[in-house]
Amino acid sequence: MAKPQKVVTIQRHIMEQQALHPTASGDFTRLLWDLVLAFKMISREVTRAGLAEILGYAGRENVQGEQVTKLDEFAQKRIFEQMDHGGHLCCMASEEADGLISIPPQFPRGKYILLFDPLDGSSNIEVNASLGTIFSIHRKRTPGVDGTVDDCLQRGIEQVAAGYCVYGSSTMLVYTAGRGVHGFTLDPSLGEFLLSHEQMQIPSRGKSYSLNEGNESSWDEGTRRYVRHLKEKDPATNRPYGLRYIGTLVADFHRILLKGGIFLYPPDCTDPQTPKPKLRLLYEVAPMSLIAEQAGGAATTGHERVLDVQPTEIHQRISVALGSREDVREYEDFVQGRR
Ligand code: FDP
Repeated sequence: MAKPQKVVTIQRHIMEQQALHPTASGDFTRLLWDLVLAFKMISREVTRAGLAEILGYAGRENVQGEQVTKLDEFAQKRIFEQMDHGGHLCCMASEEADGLISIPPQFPRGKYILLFDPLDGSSNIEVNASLGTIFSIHRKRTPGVDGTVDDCLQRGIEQVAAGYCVYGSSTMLVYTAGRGVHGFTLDPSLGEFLLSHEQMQIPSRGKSYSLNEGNESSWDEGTRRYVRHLKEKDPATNRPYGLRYIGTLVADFHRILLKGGIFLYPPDCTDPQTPKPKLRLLYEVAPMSLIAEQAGGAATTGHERVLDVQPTEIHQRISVALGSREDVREYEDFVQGRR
C-alpha cells in the first residue's frame, strides 16, 4: 500500500520555521499568517474576475446596485486592510500608492515594513492570463514607532523575507525567509495552502529566455548580442533557447524557478545617455532576486548584484536579468563586454 503523504499547511510550516529561532517573538509568524489570508481573498476574487462582465463593469455599479472595484484596487485595499491593524508593521509601501502608507493612528505599530505589488501583470487581467502579488519584508531600522521612507529604502540583501503568490491554473505561494525557498499550492476546497515544493532549486542552466522581444530596437548593445547568441543553433549548449513570455513578472519568473532559464527586462536605451528601466526595485525586482539567490540562482542589473543596490526612492526602477546562475553570468559577460 502506498505510504500516506505528510500534508503540511503553510501555517504549520511557518511555525516550524519559527521554532528554529528560539528567541523569536512570533510577530513575524503572525505577519505571514495575515498576509496569507489576504492572498486567499485576492485569489478568490481573481478567479471571479471574468464575472465582472456579467455582474457589472469594474468601476461602475453591478446589477445588484453594488459598486464593483477594479481588481488591482481590490488587491491593494485587501492587503492594506488585512495588514494595518495586526501590530506587526510600522508602515507599508505599494505600487498602487504614491508615497509611504502609514499605519492608522488607532492601531499599534510593529517592527516590520511591508513593500508590495498587489496585482502584478495588470495588463493580463482582461485576458484570463496569470497574475500575481509580490511582497518584501524589512525590519525597522530608524528610531521611533512610525515607519519612515528611510525604513523602506533598504538593500535587497537586508530583506527579512520575500515572496509572491501566482494566480495561475492553480494558486501558488512561494516564499523565502532566508532558509531556502518553499512553495505551497492552494487547495480551494480546504482553503489551505499546502506544501507542494520544498527547498526549491533553480537549475544552474536553463534552455529558455523570457523578455519582451518587441522592444529590441531600444535594447543596449550587450543585450542585443546576448539574445542573438541564445537564438544561434548549437545543440551542445541547448541553443537555440526557447522564448517564453507571458508579460506578468510573477508568472514568467515562476516558470524559470521551476524549469531554469533567464528573465530579462533591460532598460530602454533609445537615449543612451538616459537608459530607462521599467520594473520597480523595491517590490518587484528585489524580492524576486532574493528568491532567485535563495534557490541557487542569481540576479543582476547587468553590472551589479541586484541585492546590493542601495535604493534612493520608493518607486525606483531598475533593469534586471535573473534566473539560472550560469545563464545570468553569461548575460553579464555580454553586457560587460567580455564576450
Ligand atoms: P504590468 O505592467 O502588466 O503590471 O509590473 C510591471 C509588469 O507588468 C510586469 O509584471 C511584467 O513583467 C512587465 O510589466 C511587462 O511589461 P511589458 O508589457 O513591457 O512587456
